[in-house]
Amino acid sequence: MKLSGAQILWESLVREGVTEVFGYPGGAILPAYDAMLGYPIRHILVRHEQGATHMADGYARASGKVGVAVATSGPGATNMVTGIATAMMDSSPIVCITGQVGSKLIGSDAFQECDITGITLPITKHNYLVTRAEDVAPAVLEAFAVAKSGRPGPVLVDITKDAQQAQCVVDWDAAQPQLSEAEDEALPGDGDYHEAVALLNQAERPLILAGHGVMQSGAEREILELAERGRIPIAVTLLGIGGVPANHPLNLGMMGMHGEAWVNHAIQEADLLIALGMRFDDRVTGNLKTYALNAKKIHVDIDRGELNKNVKVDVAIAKDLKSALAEWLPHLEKHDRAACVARIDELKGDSAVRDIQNLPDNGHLYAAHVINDLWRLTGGDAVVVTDVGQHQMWEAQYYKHNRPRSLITSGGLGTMGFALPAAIGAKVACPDSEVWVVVGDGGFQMTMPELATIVQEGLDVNVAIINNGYLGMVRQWQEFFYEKRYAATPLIGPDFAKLAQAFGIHGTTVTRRAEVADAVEAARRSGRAALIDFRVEQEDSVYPMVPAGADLHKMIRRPSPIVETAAD
Ligand SMILES: Cc1cc2nc3c(=O)[nH]c(=O)nc-3n(C[C@H](O)[C@H](O)[C@H](O)COP(=O)(O)OP(=O)(O)OC[C@H]3O[C@@H](n4cnc5c(N)ncnc54)[C@H](O)[C@@H]3O)c2cc1C
Ligand SMILES: Cc1ncc(C[n+]2csc(CCOP(=O)(O)OP(=O)(O)O)c2C)c(N)n1
Ligand SMILES: [Mg+2]
Repeated sequence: MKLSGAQILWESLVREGVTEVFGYPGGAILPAYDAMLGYPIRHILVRHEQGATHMADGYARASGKVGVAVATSGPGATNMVTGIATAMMDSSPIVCITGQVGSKLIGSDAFQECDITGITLPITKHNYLVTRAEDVAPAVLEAFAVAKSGRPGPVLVDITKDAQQAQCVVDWDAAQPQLSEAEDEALPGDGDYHEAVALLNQAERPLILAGHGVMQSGAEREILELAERGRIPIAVTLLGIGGVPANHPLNLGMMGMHGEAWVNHAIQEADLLIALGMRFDDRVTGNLKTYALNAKKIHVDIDRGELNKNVKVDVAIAKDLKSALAEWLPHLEKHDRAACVARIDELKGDSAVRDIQNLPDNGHLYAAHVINDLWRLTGGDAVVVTDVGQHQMWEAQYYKHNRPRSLITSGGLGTMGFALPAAIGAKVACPDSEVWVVVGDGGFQMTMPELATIVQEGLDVNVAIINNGYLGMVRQWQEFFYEKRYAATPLIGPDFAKLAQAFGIHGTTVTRRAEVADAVEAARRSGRAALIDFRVEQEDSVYPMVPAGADLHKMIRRPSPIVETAAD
């Protein structure tokens, strides 16, 4: 039976198990939208195509499945660029479908023509320009295979209007992708598990650095077995949060620029670093010249390009993490490493100063308190989607995630405006999960029209705005490094509670800590979307902080004892 290119597109998506897509229509993608009505697909109408890509990304990160975003040619496609780059930097599998002008018009500066495959070449894992109906199924099916195989990432399929309209018969068997599985094959010079295990068994002060790859590989169980068998403490990256339960005694917490002080000291004192599914981002290492000089290093990453890229290592293994760890585990000796664990406890210092629940607020509303209360009130079980800035770091420090995929955040690109749409994607993927957006007053104003998407789709997504009246993270840099010259960081916004009400969402404002619990509980109980505007301390800063490019152990510490993150 003949199908149109537009029908083949949806048939391919259905065959890939897609049930929801996030999109926005327009002329060049209209044949596809018309054909969509004949397929069992829920279309979520966004308010801006950037939102569609972040929603697809949030969907992918929450579920482990591929998220799908759809847009028209020209401005529709270019609006997707930020979301595609965000997904690329954090290895999130999304497929973006764009309409393109008719194939005969390409190159003529036709209405809403733009070379989106050219534009997105460096920010996609792969992309396709499809000009014939016959090529739609092979391109779309391969796009899914590329997006989710090996190191996941975004793929774009640009389909001309005539390819959507033309008809052909599809041989679905012939259209199946033929990707080689070369990633796991060792090459000369690669380390192997014998060398890794030998280093592991000898080490006295080893430390596991657990990244996003732990969850992407599904190696949560194996990494705990490794840690427990060898009694090896674990530090996590921002994107690794949730891959190891926060309440596990061997989980020390986050490393890096705003990581825990004792974690960064433990890295500098370690005699072996075991880097698992993390890519030694500059936010993680600080000055490479002084980074973990006492340590031998093992690095496992599915992407060979990450090995010896930022940090030179002694054993480099290009392999899926779960299968690498399965190879190591039978050869690991049991250790108790009492001295190593005792030393880290010593680095932690007096843990009572970390218990911010018990610290006085002196009548102020601190963001750290709000987030810690949110953690307590939600039992640590919510999926929290954060934006970018100070609130993002406080969330990482004070919301304790015990479940994989329960923190969704833009790490590598650091995209403000990510949280609200990504949370919509997460809620669509996991309708039974409680979903909270934790967002700054700046980032919220970048994508707030997506509140209308929440209402139109009847989604129960709660929004906590950490409103400090500043582009806080930039203000913090100005305070520390530009002598408090606050150029373009004071920021006004609308009355967010009233704005929410205008959208048909319940909105409240909270100015005192005593009001936090009632507001959060009311939002949770309502069974529908709610927004809380937390008017927090305006000039608070995130501590500790390793200044960009500084030595990892040289952290700026909080001068006053309130909301201290570690004892000196
Ligand atoms: C304001 C701000 C402050 C920040 N501060 C910090 C900070 O203090 N600390 C911090 O940690 N981060 C911080 N970040 C985030 C930081 O920029 C990076 O995004 C983060 O460190 C990356 O973590 P990752 O390497 O675990 O994840 P990714 O960048 O996602 O890398 C994951 C790695 O795992 C590999 N992988 C994927 N699948 C597999 C598999 N199956 N098997 C093996 N390997 C696999 C990938 O190839 C990749 O190399 C900050 C970001 C912002 C915006
Ligand atoms: C799209 C985008 N533009 C600019 C930046 C640079 N930037 C990083 S954090 C930040 C301030 C964020 O302010 P806000 O959303 O209010 O969060 P806060 O830091 O106050 O918690 C800015 C401007 C960015 N990360 N993303
Ligand atoms: Mg702010």
